[in-house]
Amino acid sequence: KDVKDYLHLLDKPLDEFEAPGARNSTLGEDALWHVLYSLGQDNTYLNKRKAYWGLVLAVRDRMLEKWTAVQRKYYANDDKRLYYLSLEFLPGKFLRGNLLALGLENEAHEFLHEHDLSLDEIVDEECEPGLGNGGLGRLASCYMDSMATLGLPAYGYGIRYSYGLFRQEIRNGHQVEQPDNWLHEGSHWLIPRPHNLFPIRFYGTVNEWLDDDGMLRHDWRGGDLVMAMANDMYVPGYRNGHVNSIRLWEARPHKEFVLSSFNAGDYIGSVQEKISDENISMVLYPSDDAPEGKTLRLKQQYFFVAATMRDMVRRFKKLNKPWDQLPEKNVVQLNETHPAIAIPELMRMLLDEELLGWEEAWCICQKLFAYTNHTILPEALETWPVKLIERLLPRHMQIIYEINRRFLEEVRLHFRDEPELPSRVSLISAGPEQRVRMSHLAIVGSFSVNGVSSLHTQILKDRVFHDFIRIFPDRFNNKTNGITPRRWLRQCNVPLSWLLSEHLGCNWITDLTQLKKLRELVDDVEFRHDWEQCRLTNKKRLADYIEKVNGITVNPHSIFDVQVKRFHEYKRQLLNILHIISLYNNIRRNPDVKMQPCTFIFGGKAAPSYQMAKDIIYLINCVARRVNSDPHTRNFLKVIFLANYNVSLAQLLVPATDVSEQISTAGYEASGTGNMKFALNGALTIGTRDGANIEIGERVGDGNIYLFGLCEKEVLALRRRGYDPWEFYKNDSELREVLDMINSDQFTPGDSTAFSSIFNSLLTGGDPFMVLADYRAYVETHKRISHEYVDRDLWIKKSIMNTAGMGYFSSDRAVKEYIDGIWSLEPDV
Ligand code: GLS
Repeated sequence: KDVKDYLHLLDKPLDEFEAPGARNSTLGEDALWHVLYSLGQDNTYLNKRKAYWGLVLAVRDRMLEKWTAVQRKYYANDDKRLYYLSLEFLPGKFLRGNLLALGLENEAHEFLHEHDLSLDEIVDEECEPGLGNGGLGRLASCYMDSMATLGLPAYGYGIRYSYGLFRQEIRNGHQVEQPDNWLHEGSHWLIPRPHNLFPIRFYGTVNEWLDDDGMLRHDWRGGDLVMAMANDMYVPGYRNGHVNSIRLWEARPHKEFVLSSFNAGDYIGSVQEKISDENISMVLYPSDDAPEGKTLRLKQQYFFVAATMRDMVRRFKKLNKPWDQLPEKNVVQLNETHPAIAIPELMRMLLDEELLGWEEAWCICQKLFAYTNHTILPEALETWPVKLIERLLPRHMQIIYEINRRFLEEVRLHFRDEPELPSRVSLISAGPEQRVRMSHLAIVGSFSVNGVSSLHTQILKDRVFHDFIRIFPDRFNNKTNGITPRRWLRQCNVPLSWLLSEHLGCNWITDLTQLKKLRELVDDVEFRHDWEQCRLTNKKRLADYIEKVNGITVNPHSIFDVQVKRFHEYKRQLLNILHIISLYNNIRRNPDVKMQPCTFIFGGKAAPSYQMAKDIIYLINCVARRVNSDPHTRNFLKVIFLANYNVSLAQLLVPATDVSEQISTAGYEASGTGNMKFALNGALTIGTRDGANIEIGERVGDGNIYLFGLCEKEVLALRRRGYDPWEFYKNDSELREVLDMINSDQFTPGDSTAFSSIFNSLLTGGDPFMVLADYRAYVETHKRISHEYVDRDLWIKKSIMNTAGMGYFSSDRAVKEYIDGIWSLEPDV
């Protein structure tokens, strides 16, 4: 069937707020109007570009109408507002999702059809904003979608990076980074607001003065000023007439030119200053799960946080309420510690600008802020040198010292017999270089601290923040992550959405728990047949893409086994490739082997400075080259590396995946959200007992997930006992063969040292992520998978049971838990 013929069956009907006719022009008429009057182009004929931009502007008009109405309502109802502060957002492409949410898909199809175009072609014109690294940024975008769909008075806040995460190319097997100039054509999804401007100060000095009551006051002045200018991105709720926004700050020079030097003839010098100010919002730091200890990063953090706090206070002041009502009317969620400098910044505003007393100001902060932790990797917990903060933000350092002095005084009072405790929980670490521990600042300055899966929160309580649990026993809580079913099922998997809506009705789109009704259908032969057909359609689409982009033909009936995520040693892409090499060896040894053909697909970026991760990418590509060209194995085994993994590619991969690889060392992956996307679309997970995998297992049922390897407690115990990877090397001949191949020129003819860094890390380096310890269990589990896949009835039943069990992992559920447990907000629809 043609998509446009069945869309009306697929989705929830529009409510009266959305009814067509609320406008007296159609989407197509408006698009044509914009082609002429906004783009200044001939609208008597359309090409893809004109159609795309015209549609964007017509859709945007409709969102703006709703957004302004919603903003008016917030003031009229005196709503409490949520500020979601995140250095990263990864929204993915907008057009399809916005059409879907606003109920305009049909109109768009009709309009494009009249001009001999299709939606599929014109979304290619759209460039995806890569304003995030991975899971953390994508989570922020899923939550913004749910907040709008639940009708919450919520604002996202972040940075409008001129360059998003680098574009990844693979050349001769190596990752090469290219700039991502996503704004080169401009983006009409982003509305600049040149009048929403705030000056942001850096450096300078702090003066003291006495107020009328003889109280010592502080005044931060001098230094450099940079302007923060707002750019708004709109987030429509799913068919509820609600539109929220994400405000992204862009750095602008404080003065266009330094006039004096301009007049003195130093034109270049005056422009230089302008350029260095704009640098603040120039580029996203390309590291995930790791801190970037660079001054510019701290500048970015303060820049966006300072502008956001001013915006919040500006709105609050319109209400004419006393300051103690600030936390009754607002709540600020800190996405990781990246925005934690907001705490001393708000203190500074309240103390130095609004002249409140310390206790009053501190009480407001502690009721306003809530902090989400997303990682426990010790090397990833942010700290900043005291010296750096002192220079860049001198007043903030004074405030941090005072917060710490008061906090430690309390700790000493309540834990008299633990003299070591204060130095462990101090906001400032001792040592040759004193550093501010941003997580400690975030914990002390917030009323809520949450982890992102049950296991992760438990680890926070037991290990990482154990001391704080005793000091603030009620502050810690868990909010297991979720994903939006709109993008991660309805949008990315139209065939399956169609099947679901046909059997369950379309309420699953906003109430994902409805999927549990699928369990009643697993024994229905016809349903299972349709299910398999949907999967095959998606796999064929992916195979076409691979053929087009990588030039490799893959068999859509082979097992599509996919690991896509950032490259990191703890995620263990290495374990995956070691297994593939051993499979390759086995097939070569037994040319007559009867096995289900497998296509192993990888994707993901390595931080440009993370050499080991880049070496692993190179290894995968070298193995792929060898395996794919070997006539003995070609029909059984393919290895594909898809370059430049991003949200759009994820939308293509997720519905086409049979086996989802979630194989981090237990205890290291805070939650994972890719794991949820795959299982929701009917993939079976091979995974460790880590992050949200455990909860996924509980919901889809033991028999429908392949969990293997050491659990978190076993990882700790083995490390305590003394882990020796050489033992595994000696005792497992298959593994030894694989490792020796890596340590030779088998995959890089003529160069036997290409992967010695990897070999050494796994053996002499002590194998910090216990790849060898989990190797055997992983290989055996893969054998089971390969065996069970052949039993199509069994496999499809398991696939259905996965989708059926995933309702819990909707970001709607997660956001509702934040509302009830942390934010105390009222939906406003
Ligand atoms: C991350 C974690 O590594 C992921 O496990 C988690 O799912 C995600 C969202 O909570 O946050 N932390 C991080 O710094 N990057 C991530 O993806």
